[in-house]
Amino acid sequence: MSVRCLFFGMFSFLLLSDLVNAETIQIEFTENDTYSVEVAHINVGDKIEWLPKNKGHNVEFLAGPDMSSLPPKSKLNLIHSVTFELPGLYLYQCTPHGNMGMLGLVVVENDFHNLQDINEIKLSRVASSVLKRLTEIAQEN
Ligand SMILES: [Cu+2]
Repeated sequence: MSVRCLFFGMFSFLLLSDLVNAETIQIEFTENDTYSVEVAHINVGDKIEWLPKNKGHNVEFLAGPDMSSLPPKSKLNLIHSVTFELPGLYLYQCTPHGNMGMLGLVVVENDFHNLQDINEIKLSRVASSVLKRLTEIAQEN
């Protein structure tokens, strides 16, 4: 076996094992206008699926490690999935209920480097207090 072949084999194995290790986390829209998981701790490469178990909700990203390229916003009542590729914090809301505090936080690789950006997002008073609670929960884990 040539060296190049060996390297290629090892590379493929690493790629494959990464895919195998990637997890999918499911979050539901609850009947109480919340997300069933408000703070999700994940690793780079993991996927989150939002399941429309109750009507009238969606997922809209407000902040992430790369503010110029946030994950796409979902349509109401549709399943949505995002694979997270950058370490850091992602904040999202439900478009119709964001002001009421329907927010979710994703912590990728337990990395809080962009916490300041998250805290500078303009939110309603209720949403601000929810965000404060979520960031406290996130940092406890
Ligand atoms: Cu909602």
